[in-house]
Amino acid sequence: MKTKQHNDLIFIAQQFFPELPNDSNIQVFGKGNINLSFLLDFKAQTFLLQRINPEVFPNADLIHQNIQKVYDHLSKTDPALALIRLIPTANGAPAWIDVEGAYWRLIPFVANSLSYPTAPRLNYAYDGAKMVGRFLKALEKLDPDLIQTTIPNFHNSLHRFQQFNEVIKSDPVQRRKKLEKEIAFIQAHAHIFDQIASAGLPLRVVHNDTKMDNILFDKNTGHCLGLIDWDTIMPGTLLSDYGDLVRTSINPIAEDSDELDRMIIDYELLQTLEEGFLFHTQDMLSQVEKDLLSLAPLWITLEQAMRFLTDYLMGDVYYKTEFAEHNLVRVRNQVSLFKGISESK
Ligand code: GN1
Ligand code: MG
Repeated sequence: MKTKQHNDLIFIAQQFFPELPNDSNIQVFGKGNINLSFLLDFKAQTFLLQRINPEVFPNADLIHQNIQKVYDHLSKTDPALALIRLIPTANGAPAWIDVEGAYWRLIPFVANSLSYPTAPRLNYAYDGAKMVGRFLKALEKLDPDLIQTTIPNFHNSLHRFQQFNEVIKSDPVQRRKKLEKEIAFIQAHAHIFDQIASAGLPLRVVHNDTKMDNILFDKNTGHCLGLIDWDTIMPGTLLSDYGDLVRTSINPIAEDSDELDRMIIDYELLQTLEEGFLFHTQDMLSQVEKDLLSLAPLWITLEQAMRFLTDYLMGDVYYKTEFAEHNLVRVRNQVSLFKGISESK
């Protein structure tokens, strides 16, 4: 017998494919921190059915408009990268809204693809970095005014730093006391946030979530296929994409692992990532972007540590957590990563 959850998911998928059989195969997929994803088999193809987290993305309509614009743009500039195609509902809408107000969307799953939480080999790191650059290059001429800001201040670290300091003051779940060390670490390095904010970086359409597991590879050939998870594509700085790429691919352990003694940074990999990234972006970078490129991984790692710590101080309201100290483990992991990357300088 099929479970209630199975039946509910099939009901949702039938809003897109009314002829989908009730006993179709659908299963949980992936490890995203925000949305839920399910793999669906239908007519010899595989699709991804996704529930958009309404707390994080209250403007799902705007996200889908952005995704559509990026899809149309990439279809012209670099069609192989146009991987996220929204399949409309039977009524022609880009998504289906459930009784709780959550948006569900359906996209084709890229056949034979897989992703890695961290770069398993040097050539994957190079190819992944090259792909992030290629993606940004393909979006270079897309006017940022045409793309909506769906999460304001997403990589505005000064704004996040202000929120962080407010949470420290109000300490809503009384966790501050045991976190003095981590809090002090972030405060001591917050000048990086000022440096980025005052640099006058050019505004571009960027991905904003270029963690390694958003880079797809062909599982048979190993070729890098493109970037997925376009929910946070917004106007911003290209440095955050480079920073997040390095943050995730240089970390030899998962971002929520506490095995910090295994976090040995491979400095050769840093060089490889930079070369890969510059392959397509060299000519489009402005002087200030070039000057700050090597600071970007530190910036984004510190910002990520602060984001996890803010969430922990707030009582785990943003990121999915699987155990009580999950966010704290993530904080310590990112702080240790920050230290590791700094030592390369
Ligand atoms: C979230 O959901 P996911 O895994 O794509 C977060 C990113 C963080 C990342 C850390 C909308 O991304 O900004 O860098 O977790 N997405 C949002 O793993 O906040
Ligand atoms: Mg994401």
